[in-house]
Amino acid sequence: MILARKASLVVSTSLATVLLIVLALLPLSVSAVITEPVEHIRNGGFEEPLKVTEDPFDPELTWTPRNFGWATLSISTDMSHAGASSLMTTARLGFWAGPTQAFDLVGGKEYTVSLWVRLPAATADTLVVLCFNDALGNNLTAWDYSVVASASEWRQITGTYTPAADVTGAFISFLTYLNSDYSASATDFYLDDVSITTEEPAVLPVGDNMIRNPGFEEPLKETEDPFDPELTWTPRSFSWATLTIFTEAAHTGTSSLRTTDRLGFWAGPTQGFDLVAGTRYYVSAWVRMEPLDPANLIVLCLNDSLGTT
Ligand SMILES: [Ca+2]
Ligand SMILES: [Ca+2]
Repeated sequence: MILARKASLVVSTSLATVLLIVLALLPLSVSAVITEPVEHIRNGGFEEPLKVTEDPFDPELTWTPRNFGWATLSISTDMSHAGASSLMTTARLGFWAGPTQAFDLVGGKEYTVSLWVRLPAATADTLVVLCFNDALGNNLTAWDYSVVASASEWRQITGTYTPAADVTGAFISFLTYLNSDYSASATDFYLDDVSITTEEPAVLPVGDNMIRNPGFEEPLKETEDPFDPELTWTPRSFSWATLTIFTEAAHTGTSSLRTTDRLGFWAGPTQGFDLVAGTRYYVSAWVRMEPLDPANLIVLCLNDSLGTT
């Protein structure tokens, strides 16, 4: 009852007209605001075999022992944080000898670090330090990223790093110290789920716009069959507003969609399509009011087939 009264009140006062202009997704126009994490570590989950290091400067190399011979790396299926395998490092020549992987660091860019370490059974707790090194092997990050690794559980090293300047040929490496007295240790250890990411402009697929007639450059289809899958734009519930192609204002092209005679704040243009769970959707639409109408907050909603937002 309360809802009905509220709705009728809205009907009588909501006469504002909205011009809705929806664009096809244009990567160049939205890339400044839409980003996605880009992974810099290759085979960070150790689910692929290690590449043989015939050419130590092969840019496709994934993991190599430091200096190509100071430790032995092997894919292990005895232990994993995720997936079926992890990286086991053995036969280390010193506390500074372990797995490495190279990539270029770009100055001013924030790198987000996450990786998991674990020790073999019956190994004393060990401080494991992740280092970013320049191409000469100088440590750029001191002890900023470390965790006390244990034989009883996987533990995470996490943080962010923003290099001051570009570092070509940078690589990550590991140092280990006994946790009891911080003396140098060359203990074996496992690694899994090594990730170093930066946020980069998303590359949006061109031509994959799910919206039909997004720029309102085509006529609206008549709604003879309300369940016609070829329908483009319809008023909500097929009659709660009036939609017309409008040629006196357009964000791009020569026309836009004008919505008038709205029965309420919830009544406007709709378009149906299938949403796929787990898929990321990029949304972009342009709106404006009639010149003499006050500014309005316009909210775009994705609804299920029952209309639930
Ligand atoms: Ca794994
Ligand atoms: Ca248009």
